[in-house]
Formats: sequence, structure tokens, C-alpha cells
Amino acid sequence: MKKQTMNRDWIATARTLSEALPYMQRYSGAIVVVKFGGNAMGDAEEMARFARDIVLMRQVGVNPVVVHGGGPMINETLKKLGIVSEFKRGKRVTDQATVDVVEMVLTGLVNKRIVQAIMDEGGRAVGLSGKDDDLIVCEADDPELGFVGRPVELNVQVLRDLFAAGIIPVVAPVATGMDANETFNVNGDTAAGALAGALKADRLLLLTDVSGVKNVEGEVVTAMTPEEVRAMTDDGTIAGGMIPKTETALKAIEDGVRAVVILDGRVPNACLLELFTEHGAGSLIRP
Ligand code: X2W
Repeated sequence: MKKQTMNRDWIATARTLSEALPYMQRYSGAIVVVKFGGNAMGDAEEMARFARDIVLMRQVGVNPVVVHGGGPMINETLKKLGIVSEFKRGKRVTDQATVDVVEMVLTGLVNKRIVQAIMDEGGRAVGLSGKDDDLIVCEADDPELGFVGRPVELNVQVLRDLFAAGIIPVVAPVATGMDANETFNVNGDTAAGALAGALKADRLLLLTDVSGVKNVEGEVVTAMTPEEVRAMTDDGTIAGGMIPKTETALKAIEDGVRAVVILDGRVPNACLLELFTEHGAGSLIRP
């Protein structure tokens, strides 16, 4: 009995691989930007599973770019240091002391953990922030928010150089300014959308801790056009924390990204489910 069950499992595994072939062919050479939010990161095991998916993508010829967040990790360090932090319209009000902590936590702790996790799974990863090779140059987003940046110039050649070398770029959303010595804190979704737009990426995957965009009945909408997203925002169906994500998605599509998917990063192998199976995951937004 036991032997038979085992045989069935292996046959199913082989079939899954076989069924993935058309998807692997479709995405071979594609650029896929993956936003890995702080809330989607979870424990070491979940981090390892995410890293494994990214390494698999690279292995089958996809060019993945990981853009990470780390809001909860920034909160924890600010708390330890006794620095009070508040958010306005989903963005952290960032003074000089805060931007120093943001840069330390994101480009240090969080970025290197992800790089290490990818290396541990047998991939090659290099971590960089928006400052490296002037990848993301920002202007102040809104005077009320302090050192929060809005990307105005993207220099993505360094990412293409890394793709050509088979290296997975891991980007921390900290940017440089137009003036010397400026440092900006950039919302992770905004940074991922801007990079995906500049790369004209085939896919932008926004990994979060909700299952997707929901309709009035509370069901996840699996496919939407930008027009439908606008209508659902106008009538209040899309609200709260989902708004910055759908806004990022619409802007990325305007900039030339082929499709954006908002999906639950806590679902095991979320990226593989989306890219390499018929099932897909979360909400796909495409013209
Ligand atoms: C974010 C950057 C990190 C981020 C912050 O300071 O929290 C702004 O709000 P998640 O984990 O993706 O939320 N920056 C301007 O986006 O992290």
C-alpha cells in the first residue's frame, strides 16, 4: 500500500514538472520584478522557500529582480532606539534620525538576509540599494513626509549587467537625491513599480499578506483591467492598504509593464504557482 502511494506521488511530481514546460518556455528570458514585503517575509523557513522559488526562476531562464520592504523590521529598531514613527497615507514620516535607521535596517539587515537566503539555495545574488550606480534617484515626495522619495530617474543598466552575468539583483528601497549627500526612504511598492516600469518588465509580482484584490462579496478577483481597478477604487470597493498597491500597479502598466499580480506571499511557492501553473495566484491586472 505504502509503496503504491509513493509511486503515485512521484508520478504526480513528474507530471507537474511536465505541465510546467509551456510556462517555462513562455517566461524564458522574461524580466520578473518581485516585491517582497516585510509582512510577507515570515520566519527563516518561509524566507528559504521564497529564495528557492527565486533561484528556480533564474534556473529556468527568467531574470528575477527582488525589491524588498522591511517596514516591521524598521519599526522594531526604531522602537528599541526610542524613536517615535508615524505614517501618513501609507508612507512613513521620515526625519534625519529615521532615515538613518531605515538605511541601516533595509540595506544592512534585511537586504543581506535575502541575499544570504538566495545564496544558501544555490543561486547567485548581489544586494544593492537605489544608491548603487544611481539605480534610483529621487525627489522629495511631499514636504510633510520629510525624506520620503519619489523616483524621478532610474538607471537600470546595472540590473541588465547582473542579468547577463546570471546574478539575481536584490534591491533595498533606499535612494539617492539630486543633491550631494541626500538619502531618501522609498516605499517598497513604489520602488518595485518604478524599477519594473523602467525595465518594461513582463511581470511585477507584489507579494503581500492578503490573498488579492477583493470584490464587494469579499471574493478575490483573479483578473482585472486597469479600467476595472479604477471603477472599483471610485466606488470604494478597493480601499485602505490596497490603494497604494493598485496605484503602483496602474502606474507600472502605464510605464509599460505587461501585467501586475497582487498575491499572498505567505502561500507556499506563491511565485511558482503564479508563473508556472495554470492556476495562477492572487489578482492579475492587465490591459
Ligand atoms: C517604507 C520602506 C519599507 C517598506 C518604510 O519606511 O516602512 C516608506 O514608508 P514594507 O515591508 O514593504 O511595508 N518607506 C516611505 O516599504 O516596507
